[in-house]
Amino acid sequence: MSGNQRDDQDLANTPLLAPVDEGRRRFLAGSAMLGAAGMAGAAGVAGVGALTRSPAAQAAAGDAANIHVNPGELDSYYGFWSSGQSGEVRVLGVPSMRELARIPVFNRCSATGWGQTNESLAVLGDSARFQNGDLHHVHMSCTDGKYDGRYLYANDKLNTRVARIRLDIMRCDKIVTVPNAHSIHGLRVQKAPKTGYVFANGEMIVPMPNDGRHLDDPDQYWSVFTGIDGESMEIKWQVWVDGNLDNCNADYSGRFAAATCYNAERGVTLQDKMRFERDWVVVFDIHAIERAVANGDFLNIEGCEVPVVDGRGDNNPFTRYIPVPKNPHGINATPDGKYLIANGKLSPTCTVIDTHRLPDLFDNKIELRDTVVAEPELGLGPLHTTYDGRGNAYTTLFIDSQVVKWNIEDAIRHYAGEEVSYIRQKLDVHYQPGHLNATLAETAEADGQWLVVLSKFSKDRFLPVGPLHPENDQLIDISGDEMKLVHDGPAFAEPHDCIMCRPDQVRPTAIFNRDDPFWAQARQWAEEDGVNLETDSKVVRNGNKVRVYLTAVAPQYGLNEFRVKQGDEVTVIVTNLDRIEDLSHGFAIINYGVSMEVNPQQTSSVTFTADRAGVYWFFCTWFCHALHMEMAGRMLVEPA
Ligand code: K7E
Ligand code: CUA
Ligand code: CA
Repeated sequence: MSGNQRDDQDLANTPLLAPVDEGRRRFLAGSAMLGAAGMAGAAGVAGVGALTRSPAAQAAAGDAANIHVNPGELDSYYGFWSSGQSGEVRVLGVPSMRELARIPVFNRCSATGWGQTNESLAVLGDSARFQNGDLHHVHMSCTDGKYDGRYLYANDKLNTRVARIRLDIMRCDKIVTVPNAHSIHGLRVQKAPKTGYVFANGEMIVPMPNDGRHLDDPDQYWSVFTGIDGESMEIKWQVWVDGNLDNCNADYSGRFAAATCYNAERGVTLQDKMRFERDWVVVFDIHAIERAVANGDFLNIEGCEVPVVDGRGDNNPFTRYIPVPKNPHGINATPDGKYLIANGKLSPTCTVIDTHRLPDLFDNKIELRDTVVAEPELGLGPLHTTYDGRGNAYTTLFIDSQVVKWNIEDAIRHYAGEEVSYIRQKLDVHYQPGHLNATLAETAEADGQWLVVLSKFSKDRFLPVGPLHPENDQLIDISGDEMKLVHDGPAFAEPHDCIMCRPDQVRPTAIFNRDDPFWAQARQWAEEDGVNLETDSKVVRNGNKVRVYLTAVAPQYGLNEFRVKQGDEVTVIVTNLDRIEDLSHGFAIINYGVSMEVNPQQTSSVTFTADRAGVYWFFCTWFCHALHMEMAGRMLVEPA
């Protein structure tokens, strides 16, 4: 495989990256022919080629001091990481790459009780029957193209959902299941004037409605693009599209959103999905969609009230399908708002679309491809692109295991025929990178300090931990002219994406407000039962339904014991009255599988059936006091 490495070197040293080496082209085509298996195979092959420590990694040792955050010091950026099939969001400090918190979303969380507490079940709604999810993209609400610290939004590729996380308490407060779609993959927010919409891409094509009709007739399979109101989390409208939808993004004017499509063929087999030489970027005119919906000019899919506009075909007011090379993947808006850059995946190119030409495109004044102002050749397997705010783009090359830094305006000049080189640097990463993101790069404030590249394979980079390796979230210093790899960050399955923002853009609270809507249900129960959550600890029985109200003040619950009958449906409502920052309690019942967090000034509740008689101790799970071990009591279950 040393031959591969030589190729990498040669490519890196070729100013214009003029025709990609023929052998590599065949290699890429071969992997395309073989499909997913071929892609994985290619990954393995390229990975082996990179097994030896790269000069970049060795050089990095000298730069490690840059990222060292001393004990007691704080990081200069928040990072919000998705976690793929782990279903949660992770909060990291950058540049230390220390994990600060995990926010359970689509997963079941043993520590916090997410998926078990009544508060989380209310958020999960009907989808509580799923105990898992696949969270690919996490993005923050924006105002005027900048992060505003209100919410994070995330998609569930597995169970077709979109979630919202409140950034004040760093907990998920809304989850909606998207109808008519089958799997949500791409997710981005409207950047301006504000979020606004959360855009959600339906990835897989299915019959609409998907109720058993047309099982064997893929001609009847479709996909939809969904606009969700980020404030109410109502599904406002959907656009029925040709092909499928992979990743999406929004422009900075607020009028347009765009999505890549790798399945223009609307195929159902791997081979089908690679039949065309070109798929497309579909651009959505949000204003045209809104007008049609306001005028009642929409249809409904049977059994669903969401307005659907028909965005199929070449001449509709809502969409335009710009042809781009084979099976594109990521699409990223430049921070200056000028371009949308689609990543080629099975083509070694990125396609630069001029957003200022989109109004003319929708007015039919120009042709589809007239919007394309550059198509630079970058290397093999371009997946995602990010920016430094200084005119440079950084693209992951999955197959080459590299990040390529290139200059956008130079690529445009080159496309126009000028002899100018646009590649600035290629840096080996370890290995097979998917997403990458630079600090603030998804906003108008991209500041070009740090770049995180989420590498899918780690191979030899860490102590071995069995057949399932960690991934490798690598930190790259991009503040200078040269990219410098400065940190390897092992990560458990499977961060796809991350964003980074300044600490002043997030304003988390340390102590819950007693008026928080999070436990509205418990507040209502307390009212019904004449109980004051802030002062009372008592048992209220209503037939075989028992509500147990407990206060918690370190190191004691308001009751040392409570008594129920076998077969009762028991709801325990715990209120943490401590007003001290960081003084969390928990509530767990031994051999009942009950466990939940109760943070300062929070009320948490859980409902279960007391199906076994006996003495069951309950205890506090967060170490809250010197007498934390003693913070316990007994649930006495009388035999039926
Ligand atoms: Cu490229 Cu799901 Cu954003 Cu993974 S997606 S890499
Ligand atoms: Cu309360 Cu430990
Ligand atoms: Ca295709």
